[in-house]
Amino acid sequence: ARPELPALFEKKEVMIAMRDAVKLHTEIYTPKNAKEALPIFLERTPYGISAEDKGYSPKLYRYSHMFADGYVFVFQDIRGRYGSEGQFVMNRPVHDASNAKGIDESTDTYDTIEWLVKNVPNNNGRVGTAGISYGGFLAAMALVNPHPALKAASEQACMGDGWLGDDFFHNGAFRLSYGYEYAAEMETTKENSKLKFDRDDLYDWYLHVGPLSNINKNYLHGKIPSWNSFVEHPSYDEFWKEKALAHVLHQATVPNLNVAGWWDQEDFYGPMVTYANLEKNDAAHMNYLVVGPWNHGGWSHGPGNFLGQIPFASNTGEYFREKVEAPWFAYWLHDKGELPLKEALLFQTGSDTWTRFDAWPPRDAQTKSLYFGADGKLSFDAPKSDAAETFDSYVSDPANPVPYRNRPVDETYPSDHPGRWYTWLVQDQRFVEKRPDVLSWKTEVLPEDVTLTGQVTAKLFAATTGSDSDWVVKLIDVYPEKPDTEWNLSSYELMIADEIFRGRYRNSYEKPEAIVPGEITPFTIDLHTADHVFKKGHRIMVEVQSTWFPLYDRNPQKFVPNIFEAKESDYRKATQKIYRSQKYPSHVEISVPGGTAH
Ligand code: PG9
Repeated sequence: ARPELPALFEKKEVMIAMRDAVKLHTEIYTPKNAKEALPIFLERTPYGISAEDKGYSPKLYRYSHMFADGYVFVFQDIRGRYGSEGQFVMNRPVHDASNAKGIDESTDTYDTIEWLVKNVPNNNGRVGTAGISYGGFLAAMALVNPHPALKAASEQACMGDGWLGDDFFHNGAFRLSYGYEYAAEMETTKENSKLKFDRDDLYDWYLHVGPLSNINKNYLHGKIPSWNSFVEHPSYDEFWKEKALAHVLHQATVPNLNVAGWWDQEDFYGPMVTYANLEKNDAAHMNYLVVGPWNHGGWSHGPGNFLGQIPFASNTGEYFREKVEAPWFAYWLHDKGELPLKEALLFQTGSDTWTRFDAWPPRDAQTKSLYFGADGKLSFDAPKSDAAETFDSYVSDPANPVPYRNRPVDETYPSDHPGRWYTWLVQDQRFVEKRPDVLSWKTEVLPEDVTLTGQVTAKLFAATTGSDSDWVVKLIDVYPEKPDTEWNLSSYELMIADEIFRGRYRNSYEKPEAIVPGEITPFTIDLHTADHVFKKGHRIMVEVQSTWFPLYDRNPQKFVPNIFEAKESDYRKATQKIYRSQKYPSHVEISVPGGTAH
């Protein structure tokens, strides 16, 4: 049963003035039975505090596992959203230091904390903050020139870099359905608003849009600032770099718990890269990492014993909240108990166990390569043949792109049902395996477990008849035909790592370059890290394709200066060749535990 909030907390609503006099709408919830001075726990959000439960914010439920420790909970609408004054700027960059009057999310957090420690009765002078996704970005921004009272933060699934690997682009490939739907949702009014679609299958809808230039022409009419910035900044320029956390956050001076989900459909890159970036400079040991078998924010609600069809053998979400998150904050803000982790705590998928590491990725990991072979075979043996024509081939047609999830593709965040967006990364990949424009290579049935622990990188040697191309690589765990348990997962194809790369950026993210048609070209694709056991009796599979629609826009496959301005006639079929010879051995590198390779 949900706790009765009014019985537990006194509510106060205030408008807190920032240094530029803009006032931010803030709700303060003080426990009624507090016996001692309490720390303050702050969450800032662009999505509205949405006080709907007897005037009490349902955001409080997110922290019910921390009620017993005692916190004054504070929720705040950020600048320009819901009840707050000022102007909203998507992932507002840190202001120029030479501007003494500048503001940003860091200064707004600072000013808020300054007000709270002075005005909240009986607080213990310590403040913690956390948030998921946009909230994770805000929690991370709190670490830039932090207020001295800020004693602990947890960025969770932060947007770390909107161009390199989070919500809006991955390696330069534009996240069309997400970018379009999210930007319009956030920037049409001060509150979330929904776009209307005249059909259910958005795969069809986005295909029907045609080239991206039709979006402003026919739908957004230049009124959505984020859409305009996608069009104006298709490559990795200062606009994106300034918004990236790595640009401003070089060292944690406040303890920070980075939290990520292996199947986060929005921001897996952000928390992993933020952890890695802060780790470079962490002599004071302020930087921690937890990764679990979750989708975006999946750790914040529900038991977490499954995702989609995939079971995890224990309640991983509850474990995180009760055994990790609550004690972690209690340690820093209440001086209570012990730290629940030394460095990195990761749920190892496949074996369904929590694993602890003193570094992530593990320092002693070794690299093994899974080579693409003839007849769809994948193996740890390098190819021996050097016949020049050792390749597999497919035709990629922008008029008939590979769907990224099973159709119908419903909205990203439908208003009338939960939607399938949340579990698409764990969807059985058999729905595309037999398409002629998806190549796959599979190992034999594994005679023993293969443990993957750390970095995964694809190295393709590919040629295209076009002058630009996308490359999508997926690393997949193929379940046995007749599993001992989990009968419903018979022959299931579960993605363990995946990524897309827009070929024009192979030499530089800043300056795209055409691909020379027909030339065998190397592409390195970072598939990030994983902690997974491919179990005995399973197979490992790799898939390669050139479209992933409508999550990613279609590459015209003809080099044009700006794909947002491409014409219908620029979109062309291309014949793709993936080489697998001794000289051009396309493969996926996986990390295996040090010592003897498993
Ligand atoms: N993934 C969302 C987001 C974060 C940051 C910027 C844009 C979008 C979110 O869930 O908040």
